[in-house]
Amino acid sequence: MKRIRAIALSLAAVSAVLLLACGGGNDGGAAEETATSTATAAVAASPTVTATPARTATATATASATPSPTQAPTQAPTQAATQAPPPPAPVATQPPPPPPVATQPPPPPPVATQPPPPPPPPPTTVSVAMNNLAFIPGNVTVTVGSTVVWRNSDQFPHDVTANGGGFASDTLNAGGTFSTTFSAPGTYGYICTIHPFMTGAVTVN
Ligand SMILES: [Cu+2]
Repeated sequence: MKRIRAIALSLAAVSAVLLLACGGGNDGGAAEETATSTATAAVAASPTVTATPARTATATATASATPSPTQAPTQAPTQAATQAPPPPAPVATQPPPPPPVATQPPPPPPVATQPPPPPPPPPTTVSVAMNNLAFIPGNVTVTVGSTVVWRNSDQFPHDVTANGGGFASDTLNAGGTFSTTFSAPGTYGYICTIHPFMTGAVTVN
C-alpha cells in the first residue's frame, strides 16, 4: 500500500509542477487549488527536492536576465568617454604657433649690429718712417680725421709729396718730420720727389 501511495503522490506532484509551469489554465480556480494542495501533500512526503530546483532555476534565469540590460548601458558610456579624449589633441597643435613669435626676436640683433659702425671713426695718429730710401710701411690705412706723421730716419734728405697735390712737405733732413691730417675718405698716393722711386699711399676710410 505504501508503494502505491508514494507513486500516486509523485504523479500528483509532477502534475502540480506541470500546472505551475504552464501558469495555470483556464479551467478555473478549483483546478489550481487541487493542484496546489496535491503539491503541498507531495512536498510533505519527499518530493521537496523536485519542487525547490524548479524555483531556483527560474530564479537564476531571472537573475541572469537582469544583468544583460545593465551591461549594455555601462558599455555605451565608456565608449562615449573614450571618444571625449580626442578633443584635447587640437589644443596640443596650438602650441606650435608660439615658436614663430620666438623667431621674431632675432631680427632685433641686426639692429644691435648697426650701432657698432659709428665707433670705428676714432681718429688715430700713424707713423711712417723714411729709411733706406723707402717709406716704411709703404701703405697705411686710417680713419677719417686721422693724422699721418713721416719721420726721416735715413741719412739722406727726403720729402713727402702727394700725387694729386693734396699735400707736400719741405725737404726733410735726417730726423726731420712732416705730418698731415686726412679729413676725407680716399686713397692718397705720394712720392719723394728727390727719389721718385720712393712711393707710398694712405688709405682713409
Ligand atoms: Cu727721398
